[in-house]
Amino acid sequence: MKLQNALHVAAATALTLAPALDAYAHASIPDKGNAGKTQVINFSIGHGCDDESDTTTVEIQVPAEVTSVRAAPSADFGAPVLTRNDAKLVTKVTYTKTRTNAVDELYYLLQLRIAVPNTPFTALDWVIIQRCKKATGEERMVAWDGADADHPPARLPILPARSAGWNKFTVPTAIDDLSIFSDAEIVWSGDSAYSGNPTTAELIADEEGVSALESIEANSEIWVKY
Ligand SMILES: [Cu+2]
Repeated sequence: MKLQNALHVAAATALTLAPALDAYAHASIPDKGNAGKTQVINFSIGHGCDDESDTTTVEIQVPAEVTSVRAAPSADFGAPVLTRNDAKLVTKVTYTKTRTNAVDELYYLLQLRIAVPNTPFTALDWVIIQRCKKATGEERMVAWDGADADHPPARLPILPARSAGWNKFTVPTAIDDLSIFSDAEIVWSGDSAYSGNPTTAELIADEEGVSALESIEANSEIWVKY
């Protein structure tokens, strides 16, 4: 653990960069889920459907894995409409606004309280259908459904129960996208390490005998410092 500690001290003194603004554009989720917990999840609506249209409707499609949903009324959109299936589970939450802003300059935040599935190290993709209106009355629609790279769904990474400091986990399924650890200081798997902090990542690259951790195999044991 000597090397880990050295890297930790260096990481703690390094400036933590704010995440790129781009990640919060579109319709996205700025949060991470805590496996098996009930939690308020924010849905960030970064802009209208194009540069000139204000958002009028946001339809959040609930992934089948989420079996408990309560929707918070919004100051802008009021109380949403909840659509349920035959099993009475919420499949869709639709927020509709009657007043349309003349220009696209507002930012909207919507909130659902959900039971986060107990599936740590996975991610839940939420399809969001956004409808907008221009000042001229012309309507627009954008589906954030992953049909192409420019329209990703809103992704909620699910983290295991964790504590500040070192955590030891056994990863049940392979992880290809290590951005799930973006709020960790460092992740170790054997002699390989990952950090979302560019300064720590540089230290990892420069350290002899340590390789960059790019993916994690199923059933690996990892050490994560939060
Ligand atoms: Cu965007």
